[in-house]
Amino acid sequence: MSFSATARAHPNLALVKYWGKRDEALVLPHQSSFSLTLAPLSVTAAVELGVGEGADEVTINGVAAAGGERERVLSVIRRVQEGRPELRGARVVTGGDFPVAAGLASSAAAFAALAVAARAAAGEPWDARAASVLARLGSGSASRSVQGGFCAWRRGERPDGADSFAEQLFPPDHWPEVRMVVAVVARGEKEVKSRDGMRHTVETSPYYGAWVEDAERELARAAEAVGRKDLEALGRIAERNAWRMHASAMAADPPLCYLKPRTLEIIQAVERLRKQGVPAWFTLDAGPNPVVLTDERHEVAVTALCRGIGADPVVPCAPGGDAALVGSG
Ligand code: 2P0
Repeated sequence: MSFSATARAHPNLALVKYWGKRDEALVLPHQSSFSLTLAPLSVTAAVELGVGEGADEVTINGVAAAGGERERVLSVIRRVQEGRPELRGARVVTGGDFPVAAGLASSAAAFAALAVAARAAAGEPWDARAASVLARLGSGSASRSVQGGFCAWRRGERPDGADSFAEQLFPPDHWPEVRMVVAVVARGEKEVKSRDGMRHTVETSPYYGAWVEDAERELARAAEAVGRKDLEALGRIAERNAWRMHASAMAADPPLCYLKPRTLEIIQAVERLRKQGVPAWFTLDAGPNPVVLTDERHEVAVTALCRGIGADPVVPCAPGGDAALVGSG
């Protein structure tokens, strides 16, 4: 007998970012963060449990996973297998519809889908908080992809991480006109993975303390801006937060710079567009691909701007919904 389920989740883009862990093993952050879940991009995870001891198989985007990547997936699976000998052995297949490790948080969607599918395969009922904690153990930002709309991942205080999970503050239909336009200027694996980049920043950047200090207040201000649908206030917070995260990384020793020349070209073009009256603000994760916050009315202008600078593809995204099961057996 085996237990299986498949789930799909959207990635999310942080407006107030997570950058640095206080506990590496439990993936506990130094600061809270705040994001928007993005449709239509998604990752699907199929989980089959109880396939037999020693029979673990992990396939990511059609390739058998090995090393740390496989371990991360299996560490999430082991949590739901605890005390359940009938669930031993797992087959996991995940696959997404957007470039992996290119500054788009494919791991967030993958681990959120994995957590939801693994819990369902083990017969656990839907529980957004429990799924968020489980997803977090695979990848911190995945805690924010279990639910749709605008989600806050509270850093928590407990050493066991039980209070470090994301919760939805506003559903996707609170502000359906918001757009985030993803401009891919470089594909392929980024040079320094987020996990390593943030550890290096925590350990060596003299700016790290200042970065952490303002995070909780910044989250409150961002949530307030979303509450009153104030795109300009949110955009200003998102831009300065991205710059501050990157400033803390650039001040590391040796320095860490994720920007490429074309990244800066788009950032500056967005600023010019704004001066012409178009509501548009950039944000940037741990990679070279800027994401432009705007609204439905200006999505076409922002997309054209990014294409004109050579970004390819340019993917306009809207608020996405919760991770969801797409089948179980
Ligand atoms: C974020 N990023 O808040 C920030 C902004 C990247 C820049 O969360 O080590 O893949 O697996 O917890 O979640 C990317 O880091 O890192 C990330 P781990 P994760 O979205």
